[in-house]
Amino acid sequence: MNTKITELLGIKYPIIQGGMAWVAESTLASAVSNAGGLGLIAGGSAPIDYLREQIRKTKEAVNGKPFGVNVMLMSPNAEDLAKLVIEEEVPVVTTGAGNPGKYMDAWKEAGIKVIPVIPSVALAKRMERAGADAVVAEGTESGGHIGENTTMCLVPQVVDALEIPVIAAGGIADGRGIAASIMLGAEGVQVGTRFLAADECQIHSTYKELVVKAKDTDSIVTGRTTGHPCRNIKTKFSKKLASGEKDGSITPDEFEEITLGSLRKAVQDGNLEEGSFLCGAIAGMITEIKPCKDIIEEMFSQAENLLNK
Ligand code: TUI
Repeated sequence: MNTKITELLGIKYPIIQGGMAWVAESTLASAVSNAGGLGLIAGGSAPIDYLREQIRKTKEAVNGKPFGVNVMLMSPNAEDLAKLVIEEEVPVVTTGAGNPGKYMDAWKEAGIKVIPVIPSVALAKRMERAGADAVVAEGTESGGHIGENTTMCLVPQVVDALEIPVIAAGGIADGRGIAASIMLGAEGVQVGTRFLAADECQIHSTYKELVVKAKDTDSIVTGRTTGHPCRNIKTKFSKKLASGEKDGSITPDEFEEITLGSLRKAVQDGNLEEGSFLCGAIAGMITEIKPCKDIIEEMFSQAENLLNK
């Protein structure tokens, strides 16, 4: 499937793996890139030396194929990571949770393709003016830090507002989601949750089990009182946080305190008592753990069949 995104990035399939904090490391990123998509390493808030090693490992594993790094702009390491991607000649950068405007000129000068993730038309327009090569329009169905608008509503509005290509994200886990995104005017998709249940994804087995066992109603948003809403899998912990926020028994400061380190506890320890298992609302559709190559090839074979009808 050739689109403006396969052309822009030099990849076989117009699919970007989500830059999931604590999850997206070199094994997953290189598997996605080697399967013909664009694999991403998540900056998250990891130490810079660790990220340098992750970038070098990925570069070696993909043997010249493109890959990228996601810079989480709320993270304290964002400034250092913004420099590191230039030093390490990373071909593609995506950004999340903020406005990457202040880094844009330096990245463009270094020849980096820049793709900000945005939750609104206003931000999309600002990113285009700042020199972005494409944007990811991310609906509220996504896992992790989210905006308010749905993928179905956001994507066509961003497509209408911009000249640069738009990549759809949020709620896409099979070929139907890809075909629908193309119908909405997107030139590609970003997929996170489906790759949580990939063989190459290095998260704790408890996390993968939660994804595979999730039903359609097993997704919950926490953090609304802090201004940073986050979609998780329903667990006792996430339900307790959400109800505490609702009845006021957990203040925003207490919320920040309770959830400090909770992503790491989910990903590395599979800790159901204190971990935040970030995950999109589409998890209910995911029932099988398999290699990235099979996931991507099946998704695109189904999408092409649908689009050719
Ligand atoms: O960034 C994400 N998803 C994430 S980041 C993350 S780690 C985290 N840790 C603690 C609290 C919250 C998150 C987990 N998931 N997706 C991309 C995304 N970007 N969604 C929404 C936005 C966004 C929000 C505001 C982008 C720009 C923006 O701009 C505000 C401004 O500065 O004008």
